[in-house]
Amino acid sequence: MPTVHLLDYVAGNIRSLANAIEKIGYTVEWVTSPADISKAERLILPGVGHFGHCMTQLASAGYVEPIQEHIKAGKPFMGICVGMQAVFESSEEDPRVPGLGLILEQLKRFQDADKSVPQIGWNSANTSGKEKVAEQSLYGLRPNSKYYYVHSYAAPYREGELEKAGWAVATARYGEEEFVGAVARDNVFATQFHPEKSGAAGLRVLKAFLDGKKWETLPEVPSAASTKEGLTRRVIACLDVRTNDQGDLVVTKGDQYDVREKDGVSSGGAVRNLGKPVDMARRYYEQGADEVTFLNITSFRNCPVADTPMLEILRRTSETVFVPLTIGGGIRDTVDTDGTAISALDIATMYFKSGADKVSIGSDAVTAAEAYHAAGKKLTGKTAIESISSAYGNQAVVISVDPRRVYVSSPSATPHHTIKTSTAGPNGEEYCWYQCTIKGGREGRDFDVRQLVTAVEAMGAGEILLNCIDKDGTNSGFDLELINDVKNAISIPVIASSGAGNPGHFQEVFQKTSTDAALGAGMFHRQEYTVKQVKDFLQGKGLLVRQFEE
Ligand code: 1PR
Repeated sequence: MPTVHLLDYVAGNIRSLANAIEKIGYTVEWVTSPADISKAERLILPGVGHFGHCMTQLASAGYVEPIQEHIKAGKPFMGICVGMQAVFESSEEDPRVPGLGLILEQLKRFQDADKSVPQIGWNSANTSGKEKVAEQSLYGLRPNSKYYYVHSYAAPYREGELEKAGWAVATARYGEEEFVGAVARDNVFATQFHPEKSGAAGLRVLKAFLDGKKWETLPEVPSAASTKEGLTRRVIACLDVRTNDQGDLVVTKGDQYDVREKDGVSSGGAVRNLGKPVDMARRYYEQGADEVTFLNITSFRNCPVADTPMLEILRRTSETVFVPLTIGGGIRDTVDTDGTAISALDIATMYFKSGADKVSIGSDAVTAAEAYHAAGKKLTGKTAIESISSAYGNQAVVISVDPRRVYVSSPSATPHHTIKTSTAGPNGEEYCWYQCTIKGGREGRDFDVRQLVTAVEAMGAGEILLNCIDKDGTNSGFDLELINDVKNAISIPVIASSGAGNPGHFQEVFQKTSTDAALGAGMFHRQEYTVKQVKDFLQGKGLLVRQFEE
């Protein structure tokens, strides 16, 4: 099999890229020292996180010159995400650190007044109307396909400028900003999106690059409607995983976090078993899920950390599921079964190496946020959120929030941030606050969701997974009041979760809130609806979605 050299210098999920390369018929050779680059026929530079950090690491390990030599020699070179940003002269993210300088422009941060930053999700990479006529495809890019992006900085697109310097350009639009999604010139190709996380559309791009097929005729000229640019509405499938009473690892699902079968009126039956995690993740991928989230809801107590079954689930899932994978549960500083101290960062590293793109932190984030407030909003640099986001980038850290409503008769009845609610409490209360909980909802804290989300944003979290215990498993729709309240407080993306029972609930949450994504669990697990049915429904209502490509 032909080989591809992959630079192993970055922190992050490089396993999925290797899996994707192998899936399309190439063998991966790891570049572990600058001398290896001279042996490379085709070289890929991946990258996640911080531009300055990536470039500094590349430079201090002596990679910059060999990469320049490889490019000068006319051999195929591809940069992905921060690996694409590296071909630019510099980035506003860290202006002191130089890039490779093939393109003499600076990357800029997205404006966050009208949209969430980072941009997380599926968007276009459209070449039509640019360098070539509409019937041509640059390295397998199609104007009606969507690709997975995750970034805060981008190269603004200025019509004609890059083209004048000989670059072919594919663009995307985020809010009002048009930015560069991919560029190609001679032997160089670079994508801001992650092809290895962009399903079949992304694998096609990788393959075209590795096969050296720069321009090809499009199989069909797509309709104007199917090439609409902009971030699509993200639909996520979530799998709560735990061991059942027989010791098998199963996907389960609770009602208001109670995962045991109800026996008559009381709970306490067997743990609900809805299927096997790897099989179900694959099924949702094939239905068009934009991401898959695994929550380890019992943290598999008494198991050595390195043998955590979730690692194997990730490894196996990332071989066949080419969309982003998030893993949550048990991400905190801990002591292993043999007494060794293991940091949250070590645990996250194991997950990233096994194929996760993001980790989700629940209980530990609440404790850290409480300490942040108690210390007068001072950062310590030592929390799990700070250490993981500074090593892997903010986009890799999701905070899973498990709030519960507490009703009060008036805002003055509590020091917490309240909202006026349209769903009155049991005694007619017109106000409520959202109480943070830890340990899967078992322990309520004297801390509200506003306090939590603003603190974790300041600590470097990249996204909020916003559950709601009152709504979980009820099939009665999302808690729109909660979602709007959280969206108003922060500028990082929010995933609405808990309560989805039919496709109309997804339409409602996208139209009545500014949520960035919506997540469903029970309705998919019970096979009442597929992800595809949800997306078809949203599309029928005029909302932009990504459809699964074979
Ligand atoms: O605290 O960092 O160890 O993380 C534990 C994680 O496990 C947290 O993310 C917490 O939300 C989750 N968790 C803990 N216990 C439960 C439980 O159900 N007993 N599951 C649990 C939370 C809630 C959602 C669910 C949506 C959508 N699951 O993720 O998927 O509510 O459900 P629906 O569409 O069926 O309504 P740590």
